[in-house]
Amino acid sequence: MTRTIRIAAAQVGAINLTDTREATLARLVRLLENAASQGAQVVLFPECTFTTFFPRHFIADEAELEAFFEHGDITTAENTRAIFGKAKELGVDVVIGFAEATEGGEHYNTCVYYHAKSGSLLSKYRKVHLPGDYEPFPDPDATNQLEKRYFKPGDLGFEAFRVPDLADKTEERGEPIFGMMICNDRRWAEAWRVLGLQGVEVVFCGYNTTGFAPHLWGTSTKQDPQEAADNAVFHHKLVMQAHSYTNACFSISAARSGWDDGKHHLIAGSTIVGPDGKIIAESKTEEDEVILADCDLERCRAGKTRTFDFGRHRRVEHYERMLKQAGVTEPPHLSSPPAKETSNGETNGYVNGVTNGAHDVPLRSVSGLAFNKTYKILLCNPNATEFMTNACLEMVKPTLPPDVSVYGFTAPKPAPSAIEGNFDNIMSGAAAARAIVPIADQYDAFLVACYSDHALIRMLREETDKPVIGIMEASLFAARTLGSRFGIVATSDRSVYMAQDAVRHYGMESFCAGVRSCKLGVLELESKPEKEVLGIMCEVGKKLVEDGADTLTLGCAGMTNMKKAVEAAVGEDVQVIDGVVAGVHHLAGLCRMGTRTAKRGLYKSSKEGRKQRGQDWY
Ligand code: CDT
Repeated sequence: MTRTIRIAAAQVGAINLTDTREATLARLVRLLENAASQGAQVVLFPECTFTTFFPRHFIADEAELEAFFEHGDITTAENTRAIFGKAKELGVDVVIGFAEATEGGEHYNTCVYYHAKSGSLLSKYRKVHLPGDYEPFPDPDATNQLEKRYFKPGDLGFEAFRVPDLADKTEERGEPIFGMMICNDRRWAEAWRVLGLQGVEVVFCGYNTTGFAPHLWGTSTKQDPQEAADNAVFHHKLVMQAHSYTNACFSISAARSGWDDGKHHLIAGSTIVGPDGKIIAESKTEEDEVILADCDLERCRAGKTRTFDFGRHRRVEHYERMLKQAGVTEPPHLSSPPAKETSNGETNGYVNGVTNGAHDVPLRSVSGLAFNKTYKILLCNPNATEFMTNACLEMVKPTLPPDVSVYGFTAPKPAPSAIEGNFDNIMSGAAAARAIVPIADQYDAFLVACYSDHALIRMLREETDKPVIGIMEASLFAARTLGSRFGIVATSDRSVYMAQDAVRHYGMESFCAGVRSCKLGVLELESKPEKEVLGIMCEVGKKLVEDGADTLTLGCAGMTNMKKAVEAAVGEDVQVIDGVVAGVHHLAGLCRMGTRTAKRGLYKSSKEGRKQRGQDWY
């Protein structure tokens, strides 16, 4: 029995914006012929192989953008069929990446496994870990990575698959087991492990990795570009080697490399790595180049049956966090008070500071989760100021029941850092919605943490059927239940008008004792001395009580941690309501009731209409 397969990676050098599809396709066919002439049975091509790496460009024109995507059957479409035709003719299987536009108008960063003998696609993978941002960097010299803007996160998971006709099979082993991932996925141990858990023997990964992208990496722009590119190659090899070793599999990686348009550098470093983590073959240039190696799949057995025999050594009881949590939950600071104990001795959930991601609530229980069903609420701060998100999470933390997790989201730039008018409202709504809608299916409800009738509330009510509320409306519902007249402690004079309009919009005007201004900007709540801010807020609270309010609501998400001081100032006969806490519990109740946003009226999605107008890329 031989289970040795000759596998090649076809590295593809510079592709310029102006290069024609025909010219690029001809190069790919030449690479395939070259690999086949050396006896390759399978050839891997890079990520988004057919064009320049367009996510580095901000492309506003829809038609221009759409031209980078492949439509219809990739194996027969005019722009791509030559490579599949040649593969069939040569009897060589191909793994190739491309920008996919589906019939339904969705866009993915995709790759396929083409089986030459049957002339069919055996497997398709859509990139799960999309790096970069929705919006370009303000710095015109920055290299952008707008994958989050142009693609949806992949929806096909990491499915290993068997491939016939490449190697002898035995009763025991069967056909070779392959898996695919794309570029940034290779940096995620989770992706590899999911494939590893299916016994993957060869992982294919095409990539486009920028040589110098300090804005993207969050490093200094003063870095030497050559040193940066060397680091990028090091990290690429590091992950390919480490993960091949820890999953006892071969890995094949193929770069789109070189200097696109003479100025955008992509690293090379295409490699073939063995299950011991050692490089067997690697590219020597940044040009079109074929590397290949004979991969004896039996070499995977040692790792799979000894050190990385998952069945024997994995301890899944300790990995729960991996599935339940995105984002980081640090251990509490040593100076923090201990977590509150519930009556049954379990600790309440807690949430830490977060940005654009999630922190889960760990529940301590001997037998696993305390409740079968848990609800995930996304607290959406539509401004770009992270400390406000964190303050909201801290506020709600001690009140969380064990079946509710709250995740914090801070809108990405160019969302404004504070929302002090209609312009800020709309700009922040757009930036936040762009980031939230693609991940909305991961949550059960959404709390918009801006004390206003914020646009994002209705945007999300349209785009999802999960319950959505804003902290203002939630605080007013609570105030209406607990008292007869409410007062609103507003930040600025301007926000008084906005709050009054919102109260009218909510139909609660007749229960409003007044809205009074602290004459503070939103960010001054943090930047001014705390004592001064608290003094002003307490005075405003007392005046509202004089106006007749028996309940007070704090008119800004940034005021959330000042509730205690205002409570002390107005006395225990007055209820001070925090909109964040009110909102979380309001939503938790709606989730438990199994309710959804009604779609018959105002909150019907306009998605279909956008699709018909050819604008579903929104
Ligand atoms: N194409 C792609 O996924 N590129 C990313 C850039 C992220 S920067 C660490 C990559 O992982 O190479």
